[in-house]
Amino acid sequence: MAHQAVDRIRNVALIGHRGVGKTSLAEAMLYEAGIIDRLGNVGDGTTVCDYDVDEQSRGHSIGASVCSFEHAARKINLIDTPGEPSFVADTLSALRVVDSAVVVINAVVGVEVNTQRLWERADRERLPRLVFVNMLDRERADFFSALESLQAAFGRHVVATEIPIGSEREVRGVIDLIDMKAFLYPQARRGSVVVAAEIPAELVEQAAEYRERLMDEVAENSDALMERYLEGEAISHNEIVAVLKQGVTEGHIFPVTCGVATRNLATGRLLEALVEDLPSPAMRGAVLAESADGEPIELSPRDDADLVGLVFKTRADPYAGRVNLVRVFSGVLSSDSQVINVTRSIKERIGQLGIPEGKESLPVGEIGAGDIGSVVKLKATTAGDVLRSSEGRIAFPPLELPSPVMAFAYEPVSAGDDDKAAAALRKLCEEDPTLDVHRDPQTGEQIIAALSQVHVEVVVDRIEARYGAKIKLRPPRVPYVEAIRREANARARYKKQSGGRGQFADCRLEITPASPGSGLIFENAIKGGAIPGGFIPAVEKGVVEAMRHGSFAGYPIKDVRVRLYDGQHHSVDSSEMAFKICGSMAFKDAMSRADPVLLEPIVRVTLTVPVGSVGEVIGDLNSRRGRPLGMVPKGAITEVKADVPLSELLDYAPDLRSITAGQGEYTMIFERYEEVPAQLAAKLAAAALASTAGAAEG
Ligand SMILES: Nc1nc2c(ncn2[C@@H]2O[C@H](COP(=O)(O)OP(=O)(O)OP(=O)(O)O)[C@@H](O)[C@H]2O)c(=O)[nH]1
Ligand SMILES: [Mg+2]
Repeated sequence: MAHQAVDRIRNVALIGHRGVGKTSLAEAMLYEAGIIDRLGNVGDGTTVCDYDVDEQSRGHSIGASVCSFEHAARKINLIDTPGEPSFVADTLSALRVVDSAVVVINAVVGVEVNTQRLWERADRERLPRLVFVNMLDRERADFFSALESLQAAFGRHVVATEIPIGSEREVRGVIDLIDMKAFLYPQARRGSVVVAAEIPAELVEQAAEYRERLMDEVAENSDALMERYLEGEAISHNEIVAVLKQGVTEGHIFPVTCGVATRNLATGRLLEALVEDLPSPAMRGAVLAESADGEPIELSPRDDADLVGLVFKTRADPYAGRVNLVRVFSGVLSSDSQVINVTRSIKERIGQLGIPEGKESLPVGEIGAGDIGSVVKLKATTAGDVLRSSEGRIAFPPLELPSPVMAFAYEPVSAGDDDKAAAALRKLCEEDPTLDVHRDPQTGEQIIAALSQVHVEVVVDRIEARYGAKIKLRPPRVPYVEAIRREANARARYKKQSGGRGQFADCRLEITPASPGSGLIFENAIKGGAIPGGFIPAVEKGVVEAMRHGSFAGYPIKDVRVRLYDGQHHSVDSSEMAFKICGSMAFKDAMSRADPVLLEPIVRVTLTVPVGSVGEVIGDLNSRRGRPLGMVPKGAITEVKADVPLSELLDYAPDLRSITAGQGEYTMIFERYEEVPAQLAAKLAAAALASTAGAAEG
């Protein structure tokens, strides 16, 4: 079967805040397009897109899932993305491979925090957008105030192309403002039964008003159309749509549609809008990438060009093996061919290609330019890699992802789980670039770091459900460090004379505080060969070793300048070993007189919480030694920023959840190190002393 022509493809991501109905909307569109004959729902875990068991048990999406289907002689590749910020990696990755997005919002609350975040991200990707105001059937749903919240947040180019008929439980259909026609959906769940009708008399005036706003916006995108519009000439459907689509593609206009995903009301019209208002890869035009030497490369969505494809998602299926989803930016990817993974400089054999349909995929011979498909069983290719038909590195701008902040130490429940868990974590890391599994060099603990508590919980569940390994978590140790506050000098002499060859080294050095982040700055100021050049690195090694355990509480020392300015050596007895020990001794001695202090990591926390719980949230942050930095009201939610010591946040997620009745969210990033208050520092030093004493005895 020949693949779809590039001007007949739509690559569209469904994006939006958590729980606005993206997965339900995808389900409704699949039903409308005749791909499924029963409308599944999220609550029962019966949707095509939330196919993973943990998505079903948690009732929200965790990974992006792609469904490809034909509608109106177009091939639509729809990517349902998770709205939960913990799983944003898949969402952001999807934004790079689509040509447009449908931003879904909830008609009750309008624009939410993550709507805002994703909109800004889509702006940066210059992604054409259409808005779907969902949940018109819910109590207190109000399309017009949702529209206002959109315009307040994103500007006046956000304009309705549809308005609802009736509201809340009484919602019956929508009015199409382009053709000024009403569409009624008399039977719940059977969207296909749609009646085109006259606009109800009571809505004629309102419809006319919103049509005028729409036409004003559309006309701004074409002088010719503007002139005729101002002269009152009738303008045909096709003319309006052509200009509208051009405006949408260029990011000058954002049409707003509406409906009810779970009642399948007006979702078929959204399918029409994907075709009529959103661009194909051909219309979107060439995509920019970079060559190895940083030269921009234009990738045209043409079948006769060299193959360039970007893998944007990897799924480790315990049965099917590794499944990669790829967007072909130019050329054609054929089954039974060989390609080069230019990111890893390896050859890969392409076996079976597929048209993804959630978890399943239908075999296909090739994936043409502009299209999206799946590839199974590549040996080493994972998300982020570029596949080409010819040699030569091509890279896409790196994905800017949040860094993992929620760290737990883990250990296997029983010895048998150890290797299994390690292998499982490796596979999960392949799937998820925001997951970081490592051994902490400072504390020696095995760490799982992720974006949130939920994120880590999902990882633990998956390790067990998919790979049969059990691990348990505990809060990690806080990576305290030590620093010095003033300069100090020291002289150390290391001398041993116990028969045979002796040991001799003598060093004088000065230590001074260095600026944050500079680490160790080692300066060799030896003159006249007091210490021969060959021994200087040994002194530095000794200093590095001594810096691993500070004199305050045994934590590593950060940010110090060490100037080695004098010393002595012995032509027979001096050795690298002697100078290393001596360097270490001198540093420790100087350190003890340099007013050492204990520093703790401070993180910047950004919270989004319901207006009603702001007071309590801030009170709680204060009790955690936090410093609120400001608040920004955003409708029903307030964004709060604060700098808080990491040590006070190890158990924050469940507490915030209970303070905000599950409505609060937060992210945190490392900000800086700060001195631990004296009393607390003394306690930590005593505890550290006790544990080293215990270790020495035990
Ligand atoms: N009343 C009503 N409920 C809806 C509608 N759309 C979705 N829901 C319900 O809202 C809940 C969330 O819907 P989902 O489709 O999972 O939302 P989502 O945007 O995919 O959420 P995430 O995957 O977490 O980002 C589910 O219980 C749906 O049944 C709607 O139009 N009306
Ligand atoms: Mg979902």
